[in-house]
Amino acid sequence: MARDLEEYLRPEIRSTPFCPGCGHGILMNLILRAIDELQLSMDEMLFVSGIGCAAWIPSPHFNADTLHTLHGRAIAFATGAKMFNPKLKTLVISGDGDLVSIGGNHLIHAARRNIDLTVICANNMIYGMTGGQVASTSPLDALTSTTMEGNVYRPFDLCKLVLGAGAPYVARYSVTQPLSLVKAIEKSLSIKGFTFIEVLSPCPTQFGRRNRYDSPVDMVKMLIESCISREEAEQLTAEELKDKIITGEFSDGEP
Ligand SMILES: Cc1ncc(C[n+]2csc(CCOP(=O)(O)OP(=O)(O)O)c2C)c(N)n1
Ligand SMILES: [Mg+2]
Repeated sequence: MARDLEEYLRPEIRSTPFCPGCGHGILMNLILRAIDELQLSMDEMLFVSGIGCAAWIPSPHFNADTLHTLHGRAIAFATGAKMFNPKLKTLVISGDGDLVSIGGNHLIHAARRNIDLTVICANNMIYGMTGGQVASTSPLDALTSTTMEGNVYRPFDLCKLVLGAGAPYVARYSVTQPLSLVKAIEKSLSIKGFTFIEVLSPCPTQFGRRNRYDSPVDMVKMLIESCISREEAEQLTAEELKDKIITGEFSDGEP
């Protein structure tokens, strides 16, 4: 990083709340790297989050204006803040439960209205902070604290959902693809309009231990093996794609 980390983080915060093996800390680092690459000033940025482990990524750690809001309402707060001060580069960073389960309606309408926000969704496929309940992103058959015999519902494809709602820039990467992810965050911050990045983030504590991943390393290995590019996906049959996660850019920023 070109600038000192101290410039980005509040000096009084000495640790993060994330469990061992959680991907949210990696995402936090990669967001700061993208900001550093673009030489953006933290004084010109606003970070908005809802409630959940992922909501702790910007707040209270980032040495900038942060709004830690209500569960599911981060995008609504961010829209209001953006209206009040359109010059602020406004980033929403929150979890899958927050942004897509309880907050799903705000997400699709902000995409439809092309509000000038960057939304980064840390998708750990579960409600992490509250004890591992099933989310609208949990895979079919996933074992969670509320689906002890397996999740019977299909998960949302977040990128397709937001793309369908009209977002001009949509991408998906895993924290195990740090270089591509930093580039995508940089791109999303450079585009005027609604930009959305889904970030796969391992949750060994609530998801992994219930779903045959004995250690945090096993969850990382699963992500490395499952994540394939769009080009690779085109070569595979529907059966071969069953356990794969397609990553890349799904729309390139043109409204
Ligand atoms: C209105 C309301 N409903 C429910 C909750 C409880 N709650 C807090 S965080 C959360 C889930 C967070 O999941 P996610 O956004 O995926 O974040 P993670 O902890 O997995 O990173 C829930 C259900 C709440 N705080 N407010
Ligand atoms: Mg979650």
